[in-house]
Amino acid sequence: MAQRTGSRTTRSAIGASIGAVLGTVALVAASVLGLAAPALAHNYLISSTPKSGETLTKLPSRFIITTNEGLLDLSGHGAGFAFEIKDAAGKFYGDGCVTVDGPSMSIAPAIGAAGKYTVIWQIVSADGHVVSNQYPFTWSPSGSFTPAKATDTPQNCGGKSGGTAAAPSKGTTATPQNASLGLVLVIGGSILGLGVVLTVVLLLVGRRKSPTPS
Ligand SMILES: [Cu+2]
Repeated sequence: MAQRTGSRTTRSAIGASIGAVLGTVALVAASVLGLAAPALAHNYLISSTPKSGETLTKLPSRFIITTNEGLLDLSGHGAGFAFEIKDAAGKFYGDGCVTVDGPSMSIAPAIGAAGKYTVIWQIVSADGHVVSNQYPFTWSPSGSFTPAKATDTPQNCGGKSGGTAAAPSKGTTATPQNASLGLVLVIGGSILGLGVVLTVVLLLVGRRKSPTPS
């Protein structure tokens, strides 16, 4: 009788231990996955001036692209970054001198006559990957306005920044998410594997202890 009770107690103790281990594993896995997912993703656009599709009636002090986290400006003068203003005829405006500040990059606004325009932007993500895209806006100045001089190709601030976003593609931003998912799965798998090993060890220790009552 006493022996059976002892055995049950041992089993329920092992059960509780396994439950605790699995619970801990689940908590650790959840926190690691939760932290890893955003850190591995690319920067993405959260706001801009001008806005996508906006009709701009007067020039702001800067054209700005703001992303979700700090940008990687290793050169200190926007190498790898581009902020191009292109008109409907395919001409470009501005000197291409990009200023990177935290999660934002900006450029002195320069634009031609009223009409349809495209912003073409390129940034270097916090993880070093380059992300580029484009969006349209309309320029409809409310007062008198002197158009800036147009150029056939985008300016690159004398080679310091810009001039590299000639072929933006939406695919650039899609691929890395798969890579991130893969890494997350590897991390998650490793943690679960560790949990299984710990559980087996606990079971073996529990078995050795159970036949002891004398
Ligand atoms: Cu990336």
